[in-house]
Amino acid sequence: MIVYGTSLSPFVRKILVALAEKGVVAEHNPLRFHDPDADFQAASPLGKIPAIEDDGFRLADSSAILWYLERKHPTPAIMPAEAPALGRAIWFDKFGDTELFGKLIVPFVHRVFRPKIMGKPGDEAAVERALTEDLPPLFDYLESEIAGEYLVGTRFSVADISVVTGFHNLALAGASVDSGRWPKLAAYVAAMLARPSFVQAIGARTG
Ligand SMILES: N[C@@H](CCC(=O)N[C@@H](CS)C(=O)NCC(=O)O)C(=O)O
Repeated sequence: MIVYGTSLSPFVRKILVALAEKGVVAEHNPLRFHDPDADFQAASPLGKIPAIEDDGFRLADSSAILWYLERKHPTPAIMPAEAPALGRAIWFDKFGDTELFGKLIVPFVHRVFRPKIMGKPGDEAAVERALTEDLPPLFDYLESEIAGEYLVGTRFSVADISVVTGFHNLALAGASVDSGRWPKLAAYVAAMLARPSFVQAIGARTG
């Protein structure tokens, strides 16, 4: 299997974490989104990362790929079996990919991606707005949802992968969860990012 996409992408990181959790070894091509590579373009109709190619089967979108991996490599499961737990895990996958990602990525875009990768100025006012206005209500929500080691039930799942992945980009931008204001969230994020699967994914090639 080939995984396309730089490990700087929170969406690519979802795939790398899942593969590490499942003990699946894959080739990694750390290209950027909209790379002209023909095999990547064939796997990703919109040019977004991640995408995979597995024995001639091509697929894009992190959530679609996670479901594919779950069926192909069922253990350890990252999709809960029971209906309520599965529904909740999928909610967190979607929440992580949409509302949370949209705000969590802002500091990374303006402090790392634009100035250091694209050679363009960042917008520090946008960063401040994300950190002081947009993210706190989302952190309040997550703080209220954390009742144990994992977000859903008593096992690591897609919920943990998708919610936590973007917090590494927040750290790369020099920001973090205030442990005085959100103690459960800060401890949870730190514990998840210290898991061997996250450590391996974070250490994967960026380009
Ligand atoms: N829903 C997609 C989103 C993937 C995505 O937006 N990836 C970003 C990089 S972090 C990208 O490729 N952006 C380029 C674009 O939106 O055109 C997924 O879950 O894989």
